[in-house]
Amino acid sequence: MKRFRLYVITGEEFHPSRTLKEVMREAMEGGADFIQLRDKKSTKKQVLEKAKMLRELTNEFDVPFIVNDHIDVALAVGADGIHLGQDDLPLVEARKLVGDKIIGISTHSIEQAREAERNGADYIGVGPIFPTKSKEDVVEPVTVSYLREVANEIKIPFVPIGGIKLHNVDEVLNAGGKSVCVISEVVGSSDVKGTCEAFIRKIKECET
Ligand code: 3NM
Repeated sequence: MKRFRLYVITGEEFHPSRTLKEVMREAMEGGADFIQLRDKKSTKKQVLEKAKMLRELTNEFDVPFIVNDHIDVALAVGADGIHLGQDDLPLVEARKLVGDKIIGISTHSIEQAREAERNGADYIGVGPIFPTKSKEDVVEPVTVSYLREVANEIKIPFVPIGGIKLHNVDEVLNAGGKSVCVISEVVGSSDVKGTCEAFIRKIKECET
């Protein structure tokens, strides 16, 4: 799997007066290098249409495209992978359906992270690091201490998520994060491109 720095997930509720296409294009212009379609509200047909659009757009930027939950939609549009939650189709079963496509899974404890690694996940989400309003089934923040555990132990790529903002990203990077996954701070920004550039700058600073 290609290394990424800024993983941006869609969140249309944060930009009611702008189109999904506009916002995600700007994000990639600003350096977002991993994109996920996450839509818990639309019908399957609507999700499919959005996925088709985002597949084309991400191809333009040569950015991997991941679909949350809808394995059938991911396969239909030729997405690069899928992202699963702990209550979705188990990883081992999902692997049978998607072959060598990317499978990411959200984890909220070191036990879940170990299990994901053991079962062949390509990457894990680690969160929510901070409180967030972007996830409906809100779980208590895992804090940067869980991130530290993952950074020390887990060998597959991991990406911190949940409440990550420009003002607290340093804390995440100092705890071992090498990339970040963001919704509201990016897609809800009045300057999507500038916000992405600022995240990338901070991440790159930590690489030197
Ligand atoms: N998953 P924001 S936290 C979609 O912990 C999602 O697995 C999480 O949105 C997890 O950047 C989260 O606006 C929401 O806080 C991230």
